[in-house]
Amino acid sequence: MMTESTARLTALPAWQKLKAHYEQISDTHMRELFASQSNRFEDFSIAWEDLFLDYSKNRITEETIQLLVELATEGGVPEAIESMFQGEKINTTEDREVLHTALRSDVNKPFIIANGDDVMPEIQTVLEKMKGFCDAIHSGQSTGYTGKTFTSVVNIGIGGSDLGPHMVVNALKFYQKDIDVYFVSNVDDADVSETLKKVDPETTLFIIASKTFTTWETLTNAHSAREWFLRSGADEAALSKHFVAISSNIDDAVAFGIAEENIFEFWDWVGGRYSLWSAIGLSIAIAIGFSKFSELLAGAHAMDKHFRETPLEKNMPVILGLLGIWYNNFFGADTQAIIPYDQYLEYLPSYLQQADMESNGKRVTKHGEVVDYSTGPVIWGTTGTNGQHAYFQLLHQGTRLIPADFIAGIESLNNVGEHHRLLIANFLAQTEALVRGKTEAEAKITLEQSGLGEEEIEMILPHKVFPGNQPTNTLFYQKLTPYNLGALIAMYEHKIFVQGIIWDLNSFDQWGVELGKNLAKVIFEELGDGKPVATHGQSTRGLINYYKRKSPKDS
Ligand code: G6Q
Repeated sequence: MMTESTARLTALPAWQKLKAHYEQISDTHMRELFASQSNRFEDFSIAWEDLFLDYSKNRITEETIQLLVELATEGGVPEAIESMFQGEKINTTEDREVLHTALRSDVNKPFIIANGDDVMPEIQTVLEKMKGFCDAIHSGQSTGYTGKTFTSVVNIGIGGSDLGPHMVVNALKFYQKDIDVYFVSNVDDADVSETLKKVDPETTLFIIASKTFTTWETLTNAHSAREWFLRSGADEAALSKHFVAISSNIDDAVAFGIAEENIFEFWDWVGGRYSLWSAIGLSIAIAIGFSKFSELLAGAHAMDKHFRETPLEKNMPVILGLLGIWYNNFFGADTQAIIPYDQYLEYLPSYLQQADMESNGKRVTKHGEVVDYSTGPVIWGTTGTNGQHAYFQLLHQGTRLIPADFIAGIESLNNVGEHHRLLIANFLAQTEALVRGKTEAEAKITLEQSGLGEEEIEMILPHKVFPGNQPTNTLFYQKLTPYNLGALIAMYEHKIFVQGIIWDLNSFDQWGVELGKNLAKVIFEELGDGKPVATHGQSTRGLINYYKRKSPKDS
């Protein structure tokens, strides 16, 4: 039964202390904070392997961090971390363990979960199957039905069965083997049609990626791809060379026509948005080779160890999660920007949008109580420097508080001319501008130096003032390698986990996507004939009938 929140979180002593502390420091400008703490950069940064996090450009003091760490402790973060790694059924509403960390764990060591099972042998079996499959494609041993080597792969999946592999394949393009990898996700026929124009049926492998194998969009796209393939002249027998599936629902995949030996299994203890480490990563492994895929897993595993073993105050995902809570729940920030200064990470913001918003976009606690505090923020962003010429204006001079993560590599993979130095100069300049801003006095001096008259200065001066005090985290990685990318993704996964624990949410279910899905099934049937409908609310009914009137009639 749903009840009003018992305000478990907001009653915690650390929460109360943070509220009082917020009142004390919320008006303090970060210029003052930097002026009064000479070691701020050293105090508020974490170096771990190839990653470096500077979080000194936040509206925090030593006391803030101390209280936030207290909140994490009182909120049960250390115990929750252990529960996840020990394979307890922390996804309570679906009665499942949450074991994506096992997928990237050391295959030679047992990973015993709460019920006593060791999950590593089955993980290892699938990894070996993936390796064999990838190697055969790369060596040319496995070919299409006419004997030609594969030149393209089309991954058909959506949500967690698309966003992770798509983001990673794009991010690791530099390492890509001589094979094109495409992603079809949208049920809009433009997606499948435009992709199929680019590939040759004789040399294309289709991966149908669907944990449940019941997802409407994916099955529709898979059927269309299959028809296209058969129309090209291939016969049914050729299908088994060109269509493989990744699923935990073997029966439905077989019923679709995928040969059982072409099915790569994964398990219900892997959440969709946490599944790129499983067989769902097959397109990644084909793109970059299995050994590089293993490096991606190893990087994530190293971050898992950091997360599990490092004290809260030096723990990257914990600190990022706590800072997010500070802005979300005390400053009232509604959004969090993710701004990679790395074109290869173009899809990271949309990947994290799902990871974060589907995990923590919830309004009831694990126990079904309605929360009395805000939970997951809106995640958004694009790459820098592009964003600078688009929405940064609002960050610099708008009215909203927008915490932002700035992410960049120390080394370029391409090293063309001065591009990288220019990129990093912009990267560093933006966070400096966001923290410092420009006072009226400073703006006036600049205007006077430019030779403007007094009247003109008076008119333009307010427009030249930048309040600053916008919080940012700066994250450097040495170089975009599969290993470092694995670590970066795992870092964000764990950040989201920490926040979900403090907000007392189940970060691993996604009931919110159900309602619209069910309504779509009803409307799909209703759109099937020419008659007006009398169902639904006024607006939806009006729109359905307008659509039906305006749709081209079959000739
Ligand atoms: C992710 C969600 C969701 C899911 C897709 C695809 O955590 O569960 O995005 O991944 O709906 O589901 P299938 O893989 O079952 O097709």
